Amino acid sequence: MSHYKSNLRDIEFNLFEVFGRDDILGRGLFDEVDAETARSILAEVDRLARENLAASFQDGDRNPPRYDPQAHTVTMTPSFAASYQAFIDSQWWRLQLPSALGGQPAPSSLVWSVAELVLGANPPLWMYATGPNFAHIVHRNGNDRDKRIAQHMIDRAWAATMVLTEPDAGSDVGAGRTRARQQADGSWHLEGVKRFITSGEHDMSENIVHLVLARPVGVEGEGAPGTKGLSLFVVPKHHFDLESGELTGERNGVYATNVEKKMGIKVSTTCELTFGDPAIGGGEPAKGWLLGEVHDGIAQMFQVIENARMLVGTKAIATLSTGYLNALDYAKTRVQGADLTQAADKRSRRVSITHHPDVRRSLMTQKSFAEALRALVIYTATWQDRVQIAEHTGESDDLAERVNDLLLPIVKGYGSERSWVLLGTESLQTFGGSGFLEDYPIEQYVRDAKIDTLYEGTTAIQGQDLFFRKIVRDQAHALGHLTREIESFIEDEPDSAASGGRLKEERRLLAKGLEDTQAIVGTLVEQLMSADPNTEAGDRRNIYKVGLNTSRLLMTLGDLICSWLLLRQAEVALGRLGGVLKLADKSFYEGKVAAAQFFARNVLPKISAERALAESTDLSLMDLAEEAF
Ligand code: ST9
Repeated sequence: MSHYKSNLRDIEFNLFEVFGRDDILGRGLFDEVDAETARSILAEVDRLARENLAASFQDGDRNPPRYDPQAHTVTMTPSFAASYQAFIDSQWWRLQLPSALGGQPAPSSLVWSVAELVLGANPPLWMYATGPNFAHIVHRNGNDRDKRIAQHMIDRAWAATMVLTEPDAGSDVGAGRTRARQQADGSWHLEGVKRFITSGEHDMSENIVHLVLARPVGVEGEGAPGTKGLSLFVVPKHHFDLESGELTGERNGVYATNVEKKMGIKVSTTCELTFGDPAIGGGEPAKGWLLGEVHDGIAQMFQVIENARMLVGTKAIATLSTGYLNALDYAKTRVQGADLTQAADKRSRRVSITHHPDVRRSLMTQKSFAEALRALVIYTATWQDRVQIAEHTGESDDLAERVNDLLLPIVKGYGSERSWVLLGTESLQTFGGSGFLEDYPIEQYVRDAKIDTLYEGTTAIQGQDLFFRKIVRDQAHALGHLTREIESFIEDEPDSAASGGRLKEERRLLAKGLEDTQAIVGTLVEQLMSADPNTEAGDRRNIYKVGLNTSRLLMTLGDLICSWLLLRQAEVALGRLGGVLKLADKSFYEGKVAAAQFFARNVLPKISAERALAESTDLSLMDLAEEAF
């Protein structure tokens, strides 16, 4: 039986009942994917994910890929390679591609819904299968040569990687030292060592195309410090004929010189890649091509990173959702102890643990967060839908781009933190001691989900990105828009007639949560301004106060938006509950209202405490001598 328990009903509820995706499907850019097609795609991927892709989830963990340090090759777990091939053969990855590359464009909201199903069933599959997406980046940023390479990548199903990190350049990408030197034929030779490269080596495709950030030497602009001095190079594992795409049989000088042993996602190879070392392999140079012939590496790479941050957030919530549904199944059948009202009677009937108040609290915590985070992902993707539609008509949708930018660190940073913590503290805990055993998927979920708070920018990086770039630099444009949306939801009470004002208290709590979150933002802005040495009382060290609070803001803003999205869902559900329903639908909608109420009552009040902590931040922590830690 599949470990993966999907929640297709909730995905469809978001897409069609809450976010009205029928309005954009089947027309314009998406004319080949109407609502009915979208539903059948989801049903098909759901079946594939549960019945096929999930099958190698455990085997990939217990029998991870084998690295041969002499040959610098990796032999993949056969069952996982079979799942990978099944996903590639399914062609669903074409939904993310433009028609020019043989794609069948679908809205981001549908793509990330499909992604949730694959990422929930077997996360590394989606990560290995992003070659076509990378091809899209190469095509979009490239010249004629690059566009041809992009087409080969798709036609020949080549895999691809993003290569940023170095042993001494993790969060600080600008500290990277890998160099690139231009050759007479226009190509570049790269030299250096990169670390933590996801999917850096494997045997599931005939070629792997690495997109590598390196510092060009001997050119104008050389020596620009930090990320601005980096360029993006297309570096294949095997050389190929540019016209036909056929491999020439020559190896390029990029080799996997280590594969890490990890806590989780063991089937995902995390590689050290060495470029152009004469002592490794055949000592060939690592030859690459400057993408688009422009020295704009970090901006180009961020097109990849933005997609990858969405991916990581979606992976995290997909795992939380299946973790919750597994915990729920277990709780319904696990009989232990008496009902609390009968606890004194030692002969009373033993009951399933769903009868126990603390288990109910735990299950509803898991349910409300899993469903809120799914709504957050799909809501964010609806802004990406707008960006896609505008681009298709040769325009740009400035507001949609900004709101999407604002939401990305929340999807990634907040989503991964909440998911990992809840999987460990609530989902696993529901199983009691059995959760610690390999008999259930939950211990693997916990191990596999931890990486989500780490890679693709740690939570601290997401917090800084949110405040400094997405709020301050954006002059709160996107945040202001979101705030107005939440305010109009609070003021607008359509439910009061239909449902006797069932969400009145929750609206009040949302208003208070909004006020507290705005106060936290205001506090950080004040702290930032007080750090300006050009002002009279400005003290540069006050920037530390901001740094002490950016993760706090990330988490509180995430809680606020999630509560609002759940309440929007509850409003839709209340409307449906007014009509005649099948039992399954009635239960579904009642669960929606309950989740929104629980979240508002149990999570939102904590924002007041976070506000007090932000407002009372001082420099004592920064003044403390290192020895005192
Ligand atoms: C990793 C792998 O962890 C994880 C596995 C992933 C799975 C693989 C699958 C991937 C699939 C993807 C497929 C692609 C599909 C795409 C298809 C779609 C068509 N937003 O603030 P500054 C830029 S890999 C946008 O001064 P510092 C911007 O250009 C390792 N752009 O930063 C900016 O210039 P300007 C992951 C941004 O102090 C420039 O950077 N590693 C953003 O120089 C400089 O900005 C990390 O994630 C943004 N949010 O550098 C690194 N931010 O200002 C984490 C910056 O003029 N570290 N730019 O606009 C950071 O993010 C750091 O904050 C830093 C700091 C490196 C940006």
